[in-house]
Amino acid sequence: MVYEADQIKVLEDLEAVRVRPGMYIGSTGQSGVMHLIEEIVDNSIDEALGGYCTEIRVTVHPDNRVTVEDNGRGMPVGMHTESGIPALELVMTTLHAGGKFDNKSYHVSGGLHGVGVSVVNALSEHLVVEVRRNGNVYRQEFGRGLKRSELEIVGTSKKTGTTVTFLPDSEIFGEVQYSFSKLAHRLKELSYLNGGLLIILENEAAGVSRRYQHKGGIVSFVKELADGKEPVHPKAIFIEGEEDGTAVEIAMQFTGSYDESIFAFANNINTVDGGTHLTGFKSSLTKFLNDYGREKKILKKDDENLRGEDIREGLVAIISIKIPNPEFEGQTKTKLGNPEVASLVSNILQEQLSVRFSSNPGEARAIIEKSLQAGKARMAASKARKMVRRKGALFTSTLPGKLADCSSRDPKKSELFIVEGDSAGGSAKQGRDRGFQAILPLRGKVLNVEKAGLAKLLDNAEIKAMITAVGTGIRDDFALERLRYHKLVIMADADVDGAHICTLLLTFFYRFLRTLVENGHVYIAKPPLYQVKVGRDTTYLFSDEELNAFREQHNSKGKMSVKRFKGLGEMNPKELWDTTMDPEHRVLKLVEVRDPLEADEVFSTLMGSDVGLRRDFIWENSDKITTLDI
Ligand code: TSJ
Repeated sequence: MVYEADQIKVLEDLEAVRVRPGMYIGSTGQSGVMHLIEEIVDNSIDEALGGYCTEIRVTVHPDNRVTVEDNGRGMPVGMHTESGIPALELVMTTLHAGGKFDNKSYHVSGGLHGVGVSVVNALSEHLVVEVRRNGNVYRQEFGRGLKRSELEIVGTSKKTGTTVTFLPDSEIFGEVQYSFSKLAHRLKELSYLNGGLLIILENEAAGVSRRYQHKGGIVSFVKELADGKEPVHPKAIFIEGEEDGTAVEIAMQFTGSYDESIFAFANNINTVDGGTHLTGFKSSLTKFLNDYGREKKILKKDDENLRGEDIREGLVAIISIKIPNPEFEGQTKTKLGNPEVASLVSNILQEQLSVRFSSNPGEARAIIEKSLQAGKARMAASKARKMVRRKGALFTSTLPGKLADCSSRDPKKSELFIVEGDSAGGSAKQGRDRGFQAILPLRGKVLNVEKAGLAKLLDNAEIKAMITAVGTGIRDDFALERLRYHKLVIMADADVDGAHICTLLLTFFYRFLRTLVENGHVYIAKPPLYQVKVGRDTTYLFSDEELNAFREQHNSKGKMSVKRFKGLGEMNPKELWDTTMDPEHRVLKLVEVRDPLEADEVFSTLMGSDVGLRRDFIWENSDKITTLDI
């Protein structure tokens, strides 16, 4: 019987998923669990893309189950005629069945996700589907790839929607770990990309819930990313269009900042490797502004054409396309391949920009003038570099005067401590091992690189000192092999101000020397908060939790004196060495960039102009900064 053979194939398929989960969800760690949640959420997002769903709620329960609930139409509960099995059951138990039984307009499938919900079933200890539809509540249970009950009506409801609750299988994932910050970040991103959609995330164990809803969609996204940067025009630019079922949305804000922050999405997937939508956008933006500038005589006869890189300096943009049949390419499937998309994006951009600028000519002029300015700065910087290079003096004799260098000339063994404040700098100089540890004290507030233009930055003494001390150069003059120290350690007070200084410095590294961050050369020193003396023993503790634990342990053992360090400056050179600089005892946190978009958001918000928001963000993300999971 054909049916029996089909059954056997189904069992083999799902067994294959359990034998090699990595093939389907990448890993069996935190990101694998994340993948399962995304796989389920994607179904609700598809329903929202079709315009049928306005609310999605994701709940992580204390026992590690996850519930995803939406208010869409409810999954179809009818029979699949060919097999005589309910379509819902087929989708949940058959590999790659998704898509065959529905006719959704957009699919997230084919990208990072799209492995199908049967994979989630295969990797769950149990999974319950509840559908509200036709006035009824339907329910069916599954687990480890199989069905555990028949689809049955268990009640009535006036509402419609779908709820799935599942428990990631501990046989596969071991002790399940959720990353709430990652989950929150992704859900927030989805709420921006699907303007108006309400997404709620609940962490039941912690009693915390978050609501994400952005009526302004990607324009709000761009506003958030551009917050704190100097705007070149007052109102963010929004462009949208549709052709042959492919929808294009672009939001742009030009700023005086030095970096280019363009993020491209296809069907809600962050296409970090770009693709045709991004190339279409870039080339047509350059062409349009050059044509426009010539026509309006903003670009003079003698002016060269604007370069794309000069136009995009300081640009914050989101490109989001929704396409019925996406082709995702590359190893990580994060590059959009559909060739027709480039000209589609280009046409829509040209058309709409010309409409926009005909009623806002001042905007176009400001953008073009900013680009000219960027071009001039780029040429001036390159000229200055060539001059210096000719003198051959950039990396040796021009080392900053404040730098107390180490005697080792081997970068692999050398460390640079960047220390805030002269007094801490002094202690560090005295306490260090001068053989391999160099000290660069910084005076006063570090310049906010998010706000200042390139010219102002390169004019700043502290920034210049850091760049020369590090030795690599920046931007197109960057060369990793010139790095003078393989460990660059930021050392600041263990309080809110210290955290702020760390963030400013990290922003600097992230924007100018990102390769160093990406290659694991940037660290933050964690100075102790408390010095505790019991009898003759001195112990250093790094947090209130450690202090409490220590107190409990030593309750009975006589006198204890506790000193709280207000700052690094309070430590004498020996204390500073013992606690924060000695490789045997110190705690260094490696700075890592996890998701460029997330890092961008963290920095933009931290550096933003809204002080209240910034403070909240520092506290809310304090774990992020101290664990440096940027
Ligand atoms: F697949 C799943 F079980 F994982 C799942 C599906 C999980 C969750 C949380 C939601 C969903 C889901 C599916 N939400 N909404 C839908 N919609 C449909 O599947 C649907 C509804 C109606 C019709 C129709 O033509 O009437 C068609 C489809 C595909």
